[in-house]
Amino acid sequence: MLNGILSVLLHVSITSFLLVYLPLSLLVRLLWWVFIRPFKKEDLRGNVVVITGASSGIGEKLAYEYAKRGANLVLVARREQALKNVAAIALDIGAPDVLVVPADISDPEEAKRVIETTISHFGQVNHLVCNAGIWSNCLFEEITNITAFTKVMDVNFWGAVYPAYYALPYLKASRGNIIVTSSVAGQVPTARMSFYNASKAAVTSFYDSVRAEFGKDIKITILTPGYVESELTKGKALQKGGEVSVNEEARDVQVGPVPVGQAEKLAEIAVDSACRGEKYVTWPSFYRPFGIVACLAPEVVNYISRVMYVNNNSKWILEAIGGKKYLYPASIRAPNIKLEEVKEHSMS
Ligand SMILES: NC(=O)c1ccc[n+]([C@@H]2O[C@H](COP(=O)([O-])OP(=O)(O)OC[C@H]3O[C@@H](n4cnc5c(N)ncnc54)[C@H](OP(=O)(O)O)[C@@H]3O)[C@@H](O)[C@H]2O)c1
Ligand SMILES: *[C@@H]1O[C@H](CO)[C@@H](O)[C@H](O)[C@H]1NC(C)=O
Ligand SMILES: *[C@@H]1O[C@H](CO)[C@@H](O)[C@H](O)[C@H]1NC(C)=O
Ligand SMILES: CC(=O)N[C@H]1CO[C@H](CO)[C@@H](O)[C@@H]1O
Repeated sequence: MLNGILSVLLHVSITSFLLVYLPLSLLVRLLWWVFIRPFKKEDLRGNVVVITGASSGIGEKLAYEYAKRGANLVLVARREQALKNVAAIALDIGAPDVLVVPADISDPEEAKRVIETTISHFGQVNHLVCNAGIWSNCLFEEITNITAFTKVMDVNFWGAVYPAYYALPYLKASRGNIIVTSSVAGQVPTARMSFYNASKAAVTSFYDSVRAEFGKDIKITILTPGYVESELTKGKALQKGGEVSVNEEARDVQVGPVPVGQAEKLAEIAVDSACRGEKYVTWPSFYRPFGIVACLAPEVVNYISRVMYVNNNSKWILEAIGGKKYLYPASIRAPNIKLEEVKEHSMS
């Protein structure tokens, strides 16, 4: 009986609260956007920024964006040579000093070493960008090696937690920022991406929870990108057999007729927002309403997800509208990732 009474009471009172609160909060946000946001800007010159997953894709573009703003960089990923190439460009376009630290971020010892190396070289951390991630895009029942999929959680969730843990005292001291690359998939459940979606939902949920613990000491910006060009959207993912490889066909099924954005643009918007201490960044911005639909009408998302992705209609639609040419940037239309390079990854 108590449950019945409480349930009615809470449904009614929370709905009325939202009806009053939402218009008010929209108004406050609008005023903030117009009058305060333009003046809130952090000067990054001389700051120290650690970026994981900086050897390609979004992380690489974030590195260039921070470099342009005069920040010192610490670049982290497993491929050393790729990091060195990024470092050379970053130095060229404005970073005063760049440190390359090859590491597997899903290993706590290596994450610890990354932060220790940063501190012994620079003595401080201002922004920590937890961006490293791997993709998977197959149906649950197609998987032939289930144990390999713990890797998605190890990299996408734990790999976004370990470096933050070891950097906490330094971030607190600098009143710094954590920027974490989650995904729209964390908010909108999508068929074929169960593990990826769950890992990203975990990251979002984790950082939303510690946000309250940190208060004003450490600001947290959660990036929830939709599809943007990178090795991931070139089709590099953990395949159903448990190996990492490039599978363009599976990419076409998964991305389907959805336009793929430019990583540079995302990087620019992300760093801008982080410097203003904003809590969430969703880009391309046409993804934003999907979160609301997933929250208010989950059955619609479920239906679309089944029709589009389980039955491969997404690929058929993509082909029918001749879409790749218009919807995908040239860089991902014909992937040029060397498979040896990818194989070497799955060994490490
Ligand atoms: N592209 C999109 O459409 C999209 C959309 C939403 C979210 N995201 C997220 O954006 C982030 C960046 O991905 P991306 O799209 O730029 O793909 P990407 O080009 O494949 O980049 C992934 C990066 O993570 C690094 N990485 C992977 N495993 C690692 C490990 N164990 N330790 C250290 N580094 C590791 C990779 O470097 P190494 O292989 O050299 O280690 C690479 O630099 C990911 O978290 C991804 O989930 C991407
Ligand atoms: C499954 O994947 C795990 C982790 O990558 C690996 O250690 C194991 O050898 C794989 N098993 C098979 C049967 O391929
Ligand atoms: C759907 O696409 C996947 C990925 O390419 C493929 O393995 C599978 O056979 C396709 N299924 C159907 C029903 O066409
Ligand atoms: C936060 C969110 O909506 N994410 C979804 C991702 O997938 C998980 C598992 O299927 C769902 O529980 C979440 O709703």
